[in-house]
Amino acid sequence: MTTGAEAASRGVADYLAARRQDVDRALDRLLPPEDAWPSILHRAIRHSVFAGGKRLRPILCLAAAEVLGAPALDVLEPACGLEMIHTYSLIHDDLPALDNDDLRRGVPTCHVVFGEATAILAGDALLTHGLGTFAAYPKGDRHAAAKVRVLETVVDAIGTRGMIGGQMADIEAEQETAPTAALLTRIHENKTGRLMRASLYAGAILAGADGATLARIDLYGSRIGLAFQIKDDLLDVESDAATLGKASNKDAAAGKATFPVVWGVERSRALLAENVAEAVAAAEALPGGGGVLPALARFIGARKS
Ligand code: GRG
Repeated sequence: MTTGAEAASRGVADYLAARRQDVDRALDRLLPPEDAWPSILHRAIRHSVFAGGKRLRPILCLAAAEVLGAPALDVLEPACGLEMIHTYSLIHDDLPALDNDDLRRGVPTCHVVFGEATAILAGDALLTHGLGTFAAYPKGDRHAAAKVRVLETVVDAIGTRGMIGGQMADIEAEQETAPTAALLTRIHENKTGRLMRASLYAGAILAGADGATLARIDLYGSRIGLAFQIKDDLLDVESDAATLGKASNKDAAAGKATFPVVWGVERSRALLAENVAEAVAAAEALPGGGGVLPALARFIGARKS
């Protein structure tokens, strides 16, 4: 495994590719093999986890830990727990009762291939497995207190006052004829932003960060979380399914409240740039100028999928 500083100098794309490989190898080790009983469930889990994906949440966790002086290897398994939880949310979000999507990460969605019941259970299993990962890793008594804090942080971020709450509010907002910018921001801060923030925060906790550093990491996380969602909404109207690996123009067609709908494309682009700039400034105040974190924020604002 290379260090963050070395990788950052090779550019963020190389850093992402290297970390993605680390994460994929660890995920393969942590998840039950396809032939383990009950095989259909493990095949469904692996179908969704290894279909692709940017591995952004685990990479944010690894990057935060590295910037704050912890060896990335120390946080690799908890980082994978974040990806398991993220993939659970994608599987459930794609179900017919929610977004009813056929394509995810460039392949047919879990319920399309394995049926709805198996997809529900695959999501449940990934959530359970992900939480178990925070309890089990890093190994060793000296990490006991940090592991409890990570578990609390993630559970809070993905619960009714976080990701699931944001999803519920998103569903309710479909009935709103004129959703406000404040409502839209609140939905996405929770639905998308909280898990990203928690990913960075978890990496920082495991690196032993103090309160002031945690606050800076959290500011960075909140800005990239919003930037990520604004960019996602812009990509929905500006890109195509082949590039995105999922349907495009879906939000507009479904009459969903999105940043371009509420603010218009130009203002959304300006808001994206503002959030990226604030994230970069927060990261640059961290030790070593934030290592790869400023470049990661810029990548999130410029990504194509
Ligand atoms: C249904 C439990 C449940 C939660 C729903 C987070 C969430 C709430 C649903 C995920 C689906 C979704 C469309 C969320 C919006 C954020 C988003 C664009 C997620 C996709 O994340 P990427 O682009 O995906 O990081 P990859 O495939 O690269 O990992």
